Amino acid sequence: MAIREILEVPDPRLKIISKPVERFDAELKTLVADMFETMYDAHGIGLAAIQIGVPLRVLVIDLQEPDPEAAPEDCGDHGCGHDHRPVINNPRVFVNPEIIDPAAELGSYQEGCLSVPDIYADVDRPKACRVRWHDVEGNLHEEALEGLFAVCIQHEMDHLDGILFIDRLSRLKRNMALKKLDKARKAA
Ligand code: GNR
Ligand code: NI
Repeated sequence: MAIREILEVPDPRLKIISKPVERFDAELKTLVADMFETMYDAHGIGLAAIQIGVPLRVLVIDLQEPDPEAAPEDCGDHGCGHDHRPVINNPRVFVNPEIIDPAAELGSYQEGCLSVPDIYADVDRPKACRVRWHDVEGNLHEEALEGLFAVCIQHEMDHLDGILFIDRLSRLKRNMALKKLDKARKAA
């Protein structure tokens, strides 16, 4: 397993349309393991293969939501403002995913992207959808998704078609986001 470098805007590879996986082999399993390791290391909740430069239709998602049953952990800094509840890990892999019936109703969510570091903006997307995908063994699955899971899978599926969340903003807001990123990079 290995942590791989995450591509950032304006890397032209982020615009590639990824190709379907044809072989469900050991190489695919290594790619998925590396994607999880890279995603957790970067504190992300999802990752598309193209974000590590591999143009295949593969996504990993782990929403890492706080466990509602668990007591908050004491970090030694009361009032630090963070939620220290242990998270529930739910690692999911989607190979050759397809969205089948997106809901007509849209929802807005403040999105971020590991390929557009430290930029956040509200994006409107269908609130729910059905997804059909293959697992790493090649078995077909179908499931209805809603909430953050639906937001995340649609964000990840966009990466497979070379689309970033900032591409879904108005030109004014996208330019503002890119300027802010440029400024942050120059300051660093
Ligand atoms: O870590 C991530 N958080 C996130 C927050 C709101 C909507 C989408 C995401 S996905 C993002 C990781 C990433 O860039 N995946 O492509
Ligand atoms: Ni992203």
